[in-house]
Amino acid sequence: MSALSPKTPGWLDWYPEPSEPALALPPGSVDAHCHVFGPQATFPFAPERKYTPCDGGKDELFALRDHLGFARNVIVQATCHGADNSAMLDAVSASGGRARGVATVRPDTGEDELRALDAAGVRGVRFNFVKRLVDAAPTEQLRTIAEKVAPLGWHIVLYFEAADLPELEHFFGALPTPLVVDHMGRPDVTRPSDGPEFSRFLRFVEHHDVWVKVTCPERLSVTGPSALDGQRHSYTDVVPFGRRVVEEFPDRVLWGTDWPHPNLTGHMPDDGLLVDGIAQVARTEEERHKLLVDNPMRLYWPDEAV
Ligand code: 0GY
Repeated sequence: MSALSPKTPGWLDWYPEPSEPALALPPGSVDAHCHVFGPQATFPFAPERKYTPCDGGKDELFALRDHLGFARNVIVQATCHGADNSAMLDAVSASGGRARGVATVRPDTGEDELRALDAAGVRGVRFNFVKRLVDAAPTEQLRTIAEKVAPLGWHIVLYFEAADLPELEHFFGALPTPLVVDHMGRPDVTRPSDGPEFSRFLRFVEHHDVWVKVTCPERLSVTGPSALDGQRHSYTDVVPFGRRVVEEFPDRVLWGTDWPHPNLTGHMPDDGLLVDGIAQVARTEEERHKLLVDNPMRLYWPDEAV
């Protein structure tokens, strides 16, 4: 085994002692966006990666799940592991049916391999368009992948910057599967949540089979974490965006921690506070039940959804 790579300089480790959330999650809640990183000694990172994270393995992920009060996880393949899904699959397998996976696959991945991934608990592939994370992938290759996974009933998770939506929208709209957008399409939260950019994104959601992850306020926020009125509020500049999505599309929203929070250098969120932030965007019990239980169960565990 070659020497382990050091972590990317300036990269913060995940928060070691997250607070106990004040918000009681509905039973059966799903953390629908999280990752595993390594551990590197067992699951080496991909040579083409753009960053080297600290380890964040399945044991720590499942401990966080239990601490926060979640029942299940959706583990999304992170770019630091490239198209080697081993760490993610190992975690899904160890979860005893309490995790599903979203994989990265290559255009030449065979049908047998895709069927094996499906049997292992994978329900989607991720297409990443964020330039600091991946080399550009030709849309022809992505279309090939989409056509291969569509018959399995999978969806495609899209990660892109808001500024790139106008250029990508046509390609997205022609994909043959449901779409799941990471982090609300990464809006610029210094602009109004009812302004033309975010409204354009919401019309894209409205007119296609699109689900939205109301995730990563810590990544989108410009003001950073804040406390208001003595309550445990956080990332208040992102709240109007999340609220608008939840209120317009209550049946197509998902929530996740994004643990272990790759590529953060300014501050690392306390996952307990992130959970408390859910009440800011999903203000009623009914909205929270849809966001945390009904919607992710329909997408990832349809046989068990009620
Ligand atoms: C996220 C966000 C990021 C990274 C990745 O796969 C990844 O490396 O998704 C990011 O740096 O914005 O969803 O974890």
